[in-house]
Amino acid sequence: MKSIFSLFILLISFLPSKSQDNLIPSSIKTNSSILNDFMDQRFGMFIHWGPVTLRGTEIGWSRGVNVPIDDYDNLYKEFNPTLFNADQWVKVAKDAGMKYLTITAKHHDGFLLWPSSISDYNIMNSPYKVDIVGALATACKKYDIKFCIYFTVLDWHDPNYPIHIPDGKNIDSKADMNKFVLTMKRELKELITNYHPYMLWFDGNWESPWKNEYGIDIYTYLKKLDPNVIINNRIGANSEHPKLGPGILGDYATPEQKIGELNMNDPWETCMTICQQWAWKPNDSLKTLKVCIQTLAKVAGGNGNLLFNIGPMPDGRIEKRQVTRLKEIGDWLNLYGESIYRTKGGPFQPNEIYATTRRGNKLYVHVFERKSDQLVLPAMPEIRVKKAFLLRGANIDYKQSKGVITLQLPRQLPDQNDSVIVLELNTNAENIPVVSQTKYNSLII
Ligand code: JFZ
Repeated sequence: MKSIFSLFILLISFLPSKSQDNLIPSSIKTNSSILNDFMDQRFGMFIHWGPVTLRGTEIGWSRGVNVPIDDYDNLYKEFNPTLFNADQWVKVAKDAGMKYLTITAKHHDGFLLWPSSISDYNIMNSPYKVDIVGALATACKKYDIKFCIYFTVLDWHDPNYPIHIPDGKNIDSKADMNKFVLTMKRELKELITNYHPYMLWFDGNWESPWKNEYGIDIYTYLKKLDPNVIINNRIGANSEHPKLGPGILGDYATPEQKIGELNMNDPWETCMTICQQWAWKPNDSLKTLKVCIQTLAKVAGGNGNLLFNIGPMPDGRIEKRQVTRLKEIGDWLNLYGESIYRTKGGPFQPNEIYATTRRGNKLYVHVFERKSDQLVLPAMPEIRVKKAFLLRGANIDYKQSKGVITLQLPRQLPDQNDSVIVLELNTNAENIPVVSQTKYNSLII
């Protein structure tokens, strides 16, 4: 009897928890209260940085493509970003309204931004000799920003990893993946024990040497070191980054350079660049403030987070125009942040004209464009509006019949990027089921 009971417990522990893979026992998976807390943050800063910024080409991907391998691999000998100031970087994130920060401790070129005892190819052997990961971890603590680490599982520089150039097909038979995974685990142990990251952002899991079993091993290993650490969905062997689900390892989905789909069940985070390139590129085209704010609102409207990437310069500074753009986003959030942070997305799929977020009995309608005098929302049966007003502004006239709400828009929208209308409802807006709709049936009259 006892053994049947133990077998039952064993079986239950392998049942997938909601929206998670079925590869890790639920007893060690990141629990939903930690993930809910992560999703409440909504907006974070991604930082891609390393010696390659001396050339202004893409991190990792330009090695052996735009920059000869020998040149690339020796750039660290000239990397001396004397104007780096961790407090200033974190302050830029703080002033942008960002709540967490993720630094590329190790990208595909294999260079480590922290003093590691595992590989000599690290910042202490550059002329700069400053622990960049450590300095950022400390500054994040000071400014109450959650500190997170990007770490790739492919390393074109390490002889034990079988592929040595971007998109390389040849497998190096002298490489040894078991040794490579051991190196990774040692490096990750340094990162977890020295810097206590809130989240680990894995990457590089699409190449053939990477196997699901390595991902399972590393997830389990990390959870032993820190049961609370959050792990993204690029640790298993697959490239279904925008998805979670059976067979996909990790705590949350990571759509890249595009806004994720509305999803009330699976946590997700879009990563997107403020310019085009992940790492700094001189005169790279910068997104307009309109695109930045509407991207954030559409991501929140889809119930996701936005990890917005900047690429600091080789001297250690963040470009002035990027700092200005980030501050402008922060200024908008200072006024309208209540409609972003700690909200849920939905119940409508965001579109080019509006997105909605919700918290308690409030439904926030982010209006991007004034296509006509009225904005008509798809029908929500049983829902009644008690009051409608512009967030930080005047009341809005509205009509409602059979669940269809028609909002009378002001002659001129108060904010050219995103004007937020608050609808106070007769019920908790968070309980409204997702309203199915085709892309443009938002009934604009
Ligand atoms: C990856 C990285 O390669 C990129 O440098 C950056 O760090 C980003 C956040 O993540 O992006 C990808 C992922 C997959 C492919 C290309 C870029 N791919 O499969 O070609």
